[in-house]
Amino acid sequence: MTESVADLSEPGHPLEATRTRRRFLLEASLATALAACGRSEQRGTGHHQQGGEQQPGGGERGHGAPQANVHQSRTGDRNPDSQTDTTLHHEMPRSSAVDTTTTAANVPFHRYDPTLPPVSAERTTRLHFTSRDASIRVNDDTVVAAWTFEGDVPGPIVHVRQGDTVEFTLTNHGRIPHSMDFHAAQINPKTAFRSIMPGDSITFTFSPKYAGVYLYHCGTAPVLMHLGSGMFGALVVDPPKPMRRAKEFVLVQNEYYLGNPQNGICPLDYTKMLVTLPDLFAFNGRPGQYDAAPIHVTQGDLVRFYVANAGPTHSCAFHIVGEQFDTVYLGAPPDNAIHGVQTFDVAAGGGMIFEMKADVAGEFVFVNHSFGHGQKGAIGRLIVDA
Ligand SMILES: [Cu+2]
Repeated sequence: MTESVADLSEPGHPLEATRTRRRFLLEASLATALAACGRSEQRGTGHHQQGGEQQPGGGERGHGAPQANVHQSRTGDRNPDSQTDTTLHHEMPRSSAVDTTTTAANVPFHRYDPTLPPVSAERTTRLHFTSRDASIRVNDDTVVAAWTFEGDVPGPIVHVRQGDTVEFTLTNHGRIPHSMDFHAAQINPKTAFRSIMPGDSITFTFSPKYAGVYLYHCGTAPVLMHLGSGMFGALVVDPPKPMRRAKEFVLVQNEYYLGNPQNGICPLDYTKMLVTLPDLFAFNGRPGQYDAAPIHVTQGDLVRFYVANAGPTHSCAFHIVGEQFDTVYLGAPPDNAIHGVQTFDVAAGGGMIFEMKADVAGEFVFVNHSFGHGQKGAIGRLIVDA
């Protein structure tokens, strides 16, 4: 534990560094099991019931944003107006349920593309996400039973402009209540972010007031369990005047708390989430994925990282070995900029923009410099090609 990734990434040792890091991640992932084990349950086949009538009083009252509109397709016999309605959650599982119809060997790995997708020419972005369970291979040795938006962890990267309209619909294909909380929205959360039952849909509209990178996540109680099971993603909001042209990447840090595997698939363990000692950390859902398959830019590029932190608990001390950030935007760009920064903490539930000019060719490790967390997977490599 005395050797740091920074030391190992010195010139002359790249292969040793890569092998050693992978071996460490392997050992870390194998050392995960605790006694608590999730219940084995068959994955349900949630029926899809979409659209629906507008709920009376669904619009904003009092101080809510005037553009906010909320629709609900079915209310049932519970109180979907409340995220904390215990009748919605009294059967909340203590771990995510493993899909026992498959095995880990049948779950392939795919690298999560960190590239910021282009912003749409349209000023209204219509999103329809489903919440659903999915088995996700996060490294060679670990498959997790995740709760997801759109079947991946993180969910899709969304890219809009300040002042755009986002029309969002969530359809719940999971087996328990879920919801959506956009940190980029100013909206009455009691209505827009409320939980919906399996098979239900909810639609709401918002307009991001500020630029930046914002977390979105399921806000169903207990939020710790839903965030810790994979229900999060990033929404990037451009300022009205576009920022300087750059190579742009999105990194969302998260933690994994693994239960004992069934068929090789690890449930995600609520008790361990409460203990807040993660087994694994990741950028974009897969520990060390950008170490195994680095991010490439070209010498002379301006590089912009949109770093969001899903947590659910720990912060991200973002740092690049051998580089300095020319600019870190603490809040909405282009204001709130600080310059000449070595490391900056992105709080759980936060997002910040980090810029560096890739003046020097070489291999640069980006890492959560809270090194116990970096060693557990919040690490990758940026290759600056000459
Ligand atoms: Cu959820």
